[in-house]
Amino acid sequence: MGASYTSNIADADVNGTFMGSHLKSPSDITGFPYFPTGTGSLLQKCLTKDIWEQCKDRRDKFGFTFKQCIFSGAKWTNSGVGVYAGSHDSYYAFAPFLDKIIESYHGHKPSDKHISSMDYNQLNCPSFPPDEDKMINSTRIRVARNLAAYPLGTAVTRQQRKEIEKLVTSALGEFEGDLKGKYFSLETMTEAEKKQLIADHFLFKGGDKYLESAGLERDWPEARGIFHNDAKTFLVWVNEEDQLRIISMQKGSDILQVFKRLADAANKIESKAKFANDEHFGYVSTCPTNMGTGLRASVHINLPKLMKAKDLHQSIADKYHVQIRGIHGEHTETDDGVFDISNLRRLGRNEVQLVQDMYDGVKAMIRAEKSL
Ligand code: ADP
Ligand code: ILO
Repeated sequence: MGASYTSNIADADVNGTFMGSHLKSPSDITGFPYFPTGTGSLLQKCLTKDIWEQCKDRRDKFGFTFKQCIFSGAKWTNSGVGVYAGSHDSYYAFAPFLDKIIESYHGHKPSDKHISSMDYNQLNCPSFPPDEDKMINSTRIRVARNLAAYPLGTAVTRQQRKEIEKLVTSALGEFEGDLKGKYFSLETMTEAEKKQLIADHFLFKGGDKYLESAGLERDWPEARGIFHNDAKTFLVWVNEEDQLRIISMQKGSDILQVFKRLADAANKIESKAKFANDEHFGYVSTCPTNMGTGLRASVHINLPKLMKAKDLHQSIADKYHVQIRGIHGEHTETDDGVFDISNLRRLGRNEVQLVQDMYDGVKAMIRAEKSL
């Protein structure tokens, strides 16, 4: 019997502008989702009719449904990926589909193992010479983490989210030395403080339609916030897309120093909290793109000539496995020729290799910029 189609098409989609569809909730997905011509999401590429038939009525052990997992990308057909998990168990409960997503994005097969290494002595990243250092405004490395004892943010209850905030902030409250800092709750922060932290690239923005449709903005801004040290070089986002985003950042191009601080902080937090993790997937995250290391190492870099040469910069990005974003976060455009260049892969390679991907990709981009 042929699969039926869900009517998730909006008028705007008919005209090819890829706006959000009419789907209001996951239960509105009553048949195989409709993807307008031009949809390029991983959801659309990986969801075959066979997989749909196998998975459509499945739920994970927390009751998170397959339809919830694909809702964001079924609704927002301009998604790059379009998929969010409800828990560590979702990756097994929806394996026919999520294994395919993971293999397409990371090249990691169901039989592959993930091995972590934050041994920064293995990193080969000589300092940038002064003319190259001048091109780099800032460096940031973050890892995504979620607590083993809870489902992911897509599926936590309001009470569980509050417990997570309490657990994380009390562990961070014990930090001393350079990592010592304070927690700032989104609920009590003034609008002006919030705006400034966002403008300075320290805080998440909220109001993300993809996260919202995955259930990640329920009860906003309750139980969300940011911990940071005085220098704002070590920061932790609490209860955004992942329960923790551990961040090390600073002005300039000293990748090694940023990585050392990150490794130190992540290890310290892990000594106080058990993170969802296994041999095959590494650290578990809400979006399949962050599985494994959950690591995104980036620089904000000025490449005015190269960024006008679209084919050239894209071919360098593909060759070195790096991603180019605007500087105000994912899905943003950029100003003044400054771009965010980061490692694309996160799973099946260790943390050192991924920071190395970013360094090598940035060096290649700089060489190309200089040659233009
Ligand atoms: P992530 O998924 O890594 O959190 P986003 O692209 O949503 O990434 O970015 C989150 C915030 O971090 C944004 O404000 C972005 O500008 C900032 N950011 C990312 N990389 C850097 C960097 N190298 N220097 C300064 N800020 C950065
Ligand atoms: N759901 C969005 C974002 C995907 C990848 N980014 C993350 C992990 N924030 C999309 O499919 O475009």
